Amino acid sequence: MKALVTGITGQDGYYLSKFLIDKGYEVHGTIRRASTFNTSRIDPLIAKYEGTKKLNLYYSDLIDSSSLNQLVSLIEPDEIYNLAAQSHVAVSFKNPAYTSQAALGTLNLLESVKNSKKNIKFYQASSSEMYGGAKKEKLDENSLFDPKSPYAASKLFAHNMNKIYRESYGLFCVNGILFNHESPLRGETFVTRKISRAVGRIKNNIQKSLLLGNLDASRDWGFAGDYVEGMWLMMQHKDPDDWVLSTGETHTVEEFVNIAFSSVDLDWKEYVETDDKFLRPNEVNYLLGDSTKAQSILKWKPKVSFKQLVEMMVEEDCKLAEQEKILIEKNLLDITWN
Ligand code: NAP
Ligand code: F7E
Repeated sequence: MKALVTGITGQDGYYLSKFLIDKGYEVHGTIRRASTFNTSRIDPLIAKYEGTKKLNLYYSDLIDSSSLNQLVSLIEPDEIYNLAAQSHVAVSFKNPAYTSQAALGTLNLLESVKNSKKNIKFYQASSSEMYGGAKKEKLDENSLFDPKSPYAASKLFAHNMNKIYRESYGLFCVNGILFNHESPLRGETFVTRKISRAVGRIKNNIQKSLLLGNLDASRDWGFAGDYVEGMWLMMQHKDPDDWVLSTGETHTVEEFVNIAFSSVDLDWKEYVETDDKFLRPNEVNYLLGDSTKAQSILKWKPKVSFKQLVEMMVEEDCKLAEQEKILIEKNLLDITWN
């Protein structure tokens, strides 16, 4: 089996590629040219599989439709997992056009799938952000969408296009509506990793405080490793469909902060301050998912609990901070965190 994974350098890109390689897949992934190395998450996979057929990397960008078409023709994958996106909600307010262009990339990929002689299955990384989270309710595949950011609107466009290609051309187009999922490989500007990074550094006396935005926002947070298995299960089901993946629990940012600091015996109130610069023009207040459909039909289950997730992230970031501390003490790293 051959899989094409766009956005392989991201959090989910790493976990999904590892999962697929372990299942015997040949994985083909797209990376973007950058002036600094951007493959750190998948470096362990590159080191292990470079030069073998198991992992193959190509320069591409969602905005470059010709590169996407060429890749689909060249690789002729059995499955495409479209994970690439400008995935930061707050940034999408600053770069709305760029964020939206990534959604057009999804459309370009769908065209390539439609024009291919091969029956290629297509997974689209849809998001719980599309719901808008204005009410305190459980959200499933039948709940209404009400996007609150350029990111959410662009995801909804791609989600709808995917459904339209499924219904109009009979393509195997799957939408995975995933609620927030985190890990020690989460990008450092997302709130969970920002917190765990800070806790590691504060515990090691190389950071003094942590500035956050809205502590009252509530999210249904799961572990990324569990969610990539769900993506694959959706693609193995006999019919293409829309599927929600979530834990069924919601917690506020403050609860995350509390568990993270407590896990290393610190009182968060002594270190955390809020700053309006981290507030968004429009906030998604409350997200709680209902993944009954995926759990009953696909037999998918989230395995890592909220507390285990927070503690796993803090533990890994304490190790990183210990290494940073050594470098600072040896004058090999000259940096301070707030
Ligand atoms: P991530 O860590 O931000 O990774 C995004 C990936 O997309 C990176 O490989 C990035 O490349 C790539 N990318 C960004 N813009 C691109 C472009 N124009 N062309 C090609 N590649 C581009 O995101 P993630 O957490 O792994 O999430 C994976 C996908 O699921 C995303 O589409 C995200 O929106 C969606 N999603 C995530 C969550 C979540 O909680 N994690 C929930 C629902 C949906 P660089 O490494 O070069 O930046
Ligand atoms: O924010 C609040 C912030 O940026 C979570 C992406 O993967 O999940 C993610 O989007 C909450 C928000 O993730 C800070 O206002 C407080 O209410 O970690 P986040 P997100 O916006 O939920 C969805 C499902 C996706 O699809 C996205 O791709 O935390 N918050 N203080 C903060 N957020 C950040 N980033 N930084 C703060 O200082």
